[in-house]
Amino acid sequence: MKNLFFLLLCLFCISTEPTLYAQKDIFLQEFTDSTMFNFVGTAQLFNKRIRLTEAKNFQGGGIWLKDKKNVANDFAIEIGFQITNSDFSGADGIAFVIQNTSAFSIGQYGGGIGYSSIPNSLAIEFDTYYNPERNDPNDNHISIQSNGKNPISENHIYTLGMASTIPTMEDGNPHILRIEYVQKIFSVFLDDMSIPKIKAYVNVDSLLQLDNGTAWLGFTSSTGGSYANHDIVSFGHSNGLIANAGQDTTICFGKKVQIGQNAFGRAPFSYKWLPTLGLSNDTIARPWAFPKTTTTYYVEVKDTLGNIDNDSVMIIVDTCNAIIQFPDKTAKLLDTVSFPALVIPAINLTTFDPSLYSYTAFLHFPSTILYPLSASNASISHSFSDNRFSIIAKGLYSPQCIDTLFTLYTLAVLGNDTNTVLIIDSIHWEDRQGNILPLDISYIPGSCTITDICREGGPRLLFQNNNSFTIQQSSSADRLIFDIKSLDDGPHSFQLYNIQGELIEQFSWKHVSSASESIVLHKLSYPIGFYTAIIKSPFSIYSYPFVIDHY
Ligand SMILES: [Ca+2]
Ligand SMILES: [Ca+2]
Ligand SMILES: [Ca+2]
Repeated sequence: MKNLFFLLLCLFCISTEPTLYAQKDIFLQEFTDSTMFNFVGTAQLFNKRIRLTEAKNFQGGGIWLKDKKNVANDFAIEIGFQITNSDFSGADGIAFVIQNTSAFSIGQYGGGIGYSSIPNSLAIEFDTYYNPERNDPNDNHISIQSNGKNPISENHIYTLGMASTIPTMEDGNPHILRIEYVQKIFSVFLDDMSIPKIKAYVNVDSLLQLDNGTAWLGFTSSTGGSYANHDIVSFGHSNGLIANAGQDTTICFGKKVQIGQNAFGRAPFSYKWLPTLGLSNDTIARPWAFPKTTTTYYVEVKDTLGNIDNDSVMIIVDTCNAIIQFPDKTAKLLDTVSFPALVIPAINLTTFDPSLYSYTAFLHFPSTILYPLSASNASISHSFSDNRFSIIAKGLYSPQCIDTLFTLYTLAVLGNDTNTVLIIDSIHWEDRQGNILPLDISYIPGSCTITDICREGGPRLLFQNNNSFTIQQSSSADRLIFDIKSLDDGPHSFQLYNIQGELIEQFSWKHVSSASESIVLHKLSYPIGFYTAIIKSPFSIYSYPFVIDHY
């Protein structure tokens, strides 16, 4: 199964690259080469982006792809743009323009956004300045404008489709605008690629005088009495089917992210993602991904014409080390100290069936902490290797550990240095099949009673799991007797610590469940004072405080 899987994956790898670049003929994440475009007016390369205008009054500029592109058939344009350093009003915006007039066209500045008056053109303006005299609906709208083969105007009497309830474009942040032209229908997306802001039927081929179906494509911008920097930060163009697996993303372990975009081309599409591990669905455009480790997902898309395209996306899984800091406590026996408790709100706790779920916490910590310890509501097994302390709790339900907010308190940790830093590597839920379930993690102040003795290199805080032991203490003039019953079989120990934390006595025996073991202490052999017995079975640890007197 595994071999087959890798074989499939590798076939994907081989076939992906040529198809990818053949169809996505332009895809620029930064601009360093000016030879692809004609620059007009104030447009220039600036800091690996194209700055159409600076934040100055009465600027105007544009860029045009030197090669004409087909606009009679399907195509897609995607640009990232960023408008910065706006003055009080900010103006005037950016336009994507299709025109077949000149390789160096430029239109009117100010409200004309650098495209108005270009003959034989169609513009999609991102207008950031309210010009009531041009019937602008507001100072933040996108609109498809054309006057056919005549000079175009920014006046909205020439509008073919418009959206004025959209994200604020002039907020200083990068935005993504995507224009799809499929079967004569423009779909214009802004930031959210799932629902178009504008959908409009436009027959570009008959509207404009094209050159064998082709025209120049470019962007224009201008300022007027108000201004801003108008920058193009990324640009893509394609004719044909495009699979889009989405942007590479870093997530914290245990988190999820939606990957993929709807394909561009002739719908309906079929999607196939690989690998399927850590995906909510491997046959939809936008599955949720929650891989345990950094994973590259491949998507193969088929359109209704039988075209195939592939794309990939890498989801980088970061442990996003959560840090718990707390001051050192010179903890004495039975002290109560406060420290951060790890709180794990379980997903969908209303349907949480503790018998079905377990959690795994991997704690990574500096080697100076010899024994980080934990307390938990569940039965715990733990192991230690390579400075990695794993706590695995499975399937037990403790009502007192779930509060009214449906927060499941599962784990608390304590170190032994001043400002000890414990780094939580990762934590997640798993179901019985081992499927990882996303999880949010946070920390709240908690408290815990230290029931063991703080000794350098010794155990620090013990599990408060008393399910296994029943202890009966009796006393005579010179003896203390502990009758210990345990539900567990196997080796048991009884360790006696004084209040200084020194191990002063240890008894071991092999326990058979339902039997009872008697530990007898000769009181006069020990100084008067407080003591703690630590009783261990293979599965449980219990601390039992008591007093020795000489009466
Ligand atoms: Ca504005
Ligand atoms: Ca305007
Ligand atoms: Ca407008």
